[in-house]
Amino acid sequence: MTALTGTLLYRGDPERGALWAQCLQRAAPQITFRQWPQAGLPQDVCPQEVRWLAVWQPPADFAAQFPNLRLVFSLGAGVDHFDLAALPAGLPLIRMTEAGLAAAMADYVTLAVLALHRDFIRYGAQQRRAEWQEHRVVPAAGRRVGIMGLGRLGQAALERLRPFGFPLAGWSRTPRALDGIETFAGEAGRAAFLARTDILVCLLPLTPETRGLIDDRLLAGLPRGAALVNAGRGAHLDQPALLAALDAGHIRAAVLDVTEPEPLPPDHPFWRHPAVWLTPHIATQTDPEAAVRQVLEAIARHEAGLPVEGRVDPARGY
Ligand code: NDP
Ligand code: OXD
Repeated sequence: MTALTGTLLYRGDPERGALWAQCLQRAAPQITFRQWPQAGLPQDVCPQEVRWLAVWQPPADFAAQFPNLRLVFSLGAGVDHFDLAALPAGLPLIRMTEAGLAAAMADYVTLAVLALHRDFIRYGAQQRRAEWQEHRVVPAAGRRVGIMGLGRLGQAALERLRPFGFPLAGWSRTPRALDGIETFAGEAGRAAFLARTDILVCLLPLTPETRGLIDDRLLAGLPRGAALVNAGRGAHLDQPALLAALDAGHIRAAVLDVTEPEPLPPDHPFWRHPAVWLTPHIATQTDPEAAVRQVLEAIARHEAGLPVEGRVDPARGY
């Protein structure tokens, strides 16, 4: 795919790094792959030869450390762990956008929405109390689902939910038109979006505008008895606000894949709350083989002077 030589330095989960190494060796053996250990650089890495960096947690000074960097890759779809203001102008940051990420997120959101729709969290809590108690089945047409974030993941989740018959809506920063889906945008559209949403799903990027967005005001804007799925970032959620809304019965249940911090401390009330389902940031994951394909495609396109898929706009923050 690319005849370019140079070093790709990887800093992330070492087991997944080993898979990256195998995939890259098969697809582009002329690129040298090195894993960055926790402390220091591997002995055989010459900083001048590092052309591509693929990282989850970037060190603060990476641009100075590797003067010949051509592209930086986030190992995830989100880039909130980068200091975007410190990125040198002209050094593109590319996030993961391989198709498998959106497909697995659509699975997760569908599972969470169906579990909330059919009261599985409540029945789970009842089972732990040996309590046999039925609740009214609401038809899908009577359960309005709303997704905050109409990007790759939000749109994939909406598509997957379509056949179930839920009235579907989405909210984004700029207006979007999606066939058969009611769309809302910006501050001006938020209250109406929330007021028509019985199951709210957050698939937003974390930016200064979205940090702490799911607060008491937002939750109060949902109908009584609404439910929440957060698979965006833990810092979207004001945790005390959710606990208060759950305890008041305004929110009946929540499915949380992301928390702040990750993991939560052992005594955090979410762990044992009967109306909360927690998963450890596994809603979706980048597949190493597909990630390496995306990286090689990005390298080839960038070298050819073409636009690169997944390029982050530092001014927008995602
Ligand atoms: P995209 O960049 O494709 O889409 C982001 C969407 O959010 C866009 O529709 C955008 O609006 C909207 N948005 C951004 N800022 C605002 C705002 N201030 N108000 C309203 N809408 C806003 O991102 P992805 O769909 O690929 O990913 C979304 C997020 O999902 C990631 O950033 C990450 O935080 C999270 N994630 C979680 C994972 C997990 O396993 N739990 C895994 C992967 C990602 P517009 O359309 O106008 O640009
Ligand atoms: C993320 C990811 O950004 O896992 O959360 O891709």
